[in-house]
Amino acid sequence: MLLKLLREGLGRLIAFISFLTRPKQIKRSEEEQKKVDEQARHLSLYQFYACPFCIKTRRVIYQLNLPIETRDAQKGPYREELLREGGEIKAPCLRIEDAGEVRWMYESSDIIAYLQQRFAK
Ligand SMILES: N[C@@H](CCC(=O)N[C@@H](CS)C(=O)NCC(=O)O)C(=O)O
Repeated sequence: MLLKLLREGLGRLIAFISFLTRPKQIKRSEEEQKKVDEQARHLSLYQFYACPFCIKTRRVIYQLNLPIETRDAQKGPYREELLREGGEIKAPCLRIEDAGEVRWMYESSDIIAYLQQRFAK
């Protein structure tokens, strides 16, 4: 219990420091950004607010200027959905909808590599 509280507190501190030291965002033309926004509508990040792997992933999402919806998988319906459809409770997990197919990508380093390969210039 105490360990869990400590971990949550430390995670929140890291999230706060990460917010204060946010990287510079990629700038795109209005037209390019519109295309990216449309593609990002088909992605959502299942995450825990204070998880360091999620924080790392959110930093890249911010840097790439992607309006990806974040879904709280710590409790509630998105947690159940992650388990039911993704296969396990582990965050972060990127839900990718592509031509009617849904893919669930775990592992922060895989998610980051995927987003960079798809959206970095
Ligand atoms: N290697 C994974 C580690 C992810 C991980 O361990 N996430 C923790 C939260 S920090 C988790 O989901 N634990 C399962 C749980 O808390 O139920 C990554 O880089 O994404």
